[in-house]
Amino acid sequence: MSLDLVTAYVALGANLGDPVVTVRSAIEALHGIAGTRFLVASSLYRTAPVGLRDQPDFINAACALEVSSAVLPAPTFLAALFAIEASFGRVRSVKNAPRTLDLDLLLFGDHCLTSPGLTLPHPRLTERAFVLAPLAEIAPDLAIDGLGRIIDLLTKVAEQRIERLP
Ligand code: PH2
Ligand code: MG
Ligand code: MG
Repeated sequence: MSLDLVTAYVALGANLGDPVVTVRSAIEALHGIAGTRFLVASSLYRTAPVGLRDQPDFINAACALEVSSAVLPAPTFLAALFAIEASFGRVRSVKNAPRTLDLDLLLFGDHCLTSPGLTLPHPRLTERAFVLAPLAEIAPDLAIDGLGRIIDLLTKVAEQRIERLP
């Protein structure tokens, strides 16, 4: 048994091209990150854009992976996520712009980190139904230190439009 195993939660989002196909393919790509074991994927959700409103609806989902934090510390794991984004043609322009694929690291075990490139837990996690609903589906009992239970946080963003795809 290894003591450095953590559960990493990753949010997926896309709203350009064919976002359903993109998110499904990205989930497949997450299966292939060396040094990790894929645990579970949520359903896909169609969600209203948060922030910049005048853009297409998003497709969102969340996944959990088991990661050896000794082999892949959080910044290295994040770099693997960025490599997958790039392989899907992600171009970084203005903040919150439409994107072919966005992979956000939500949680990395109970690690807390504030650095220019990575903050854990993800700083906007609690404000977004498009993150909380998929997360609640795959980890209904999850609670975050200082923030509370995911399912309780979800009740506070009930006004955000979100629809689980069949
Ligand atoms: N991502 C954003 C900004 N707004 N809105 C939805 N519905 N889904 C997203 O993934 C999303 C967003 C920035 O990453
Ligand atoms: Mg994002
Ligand atoms: Mg991102």
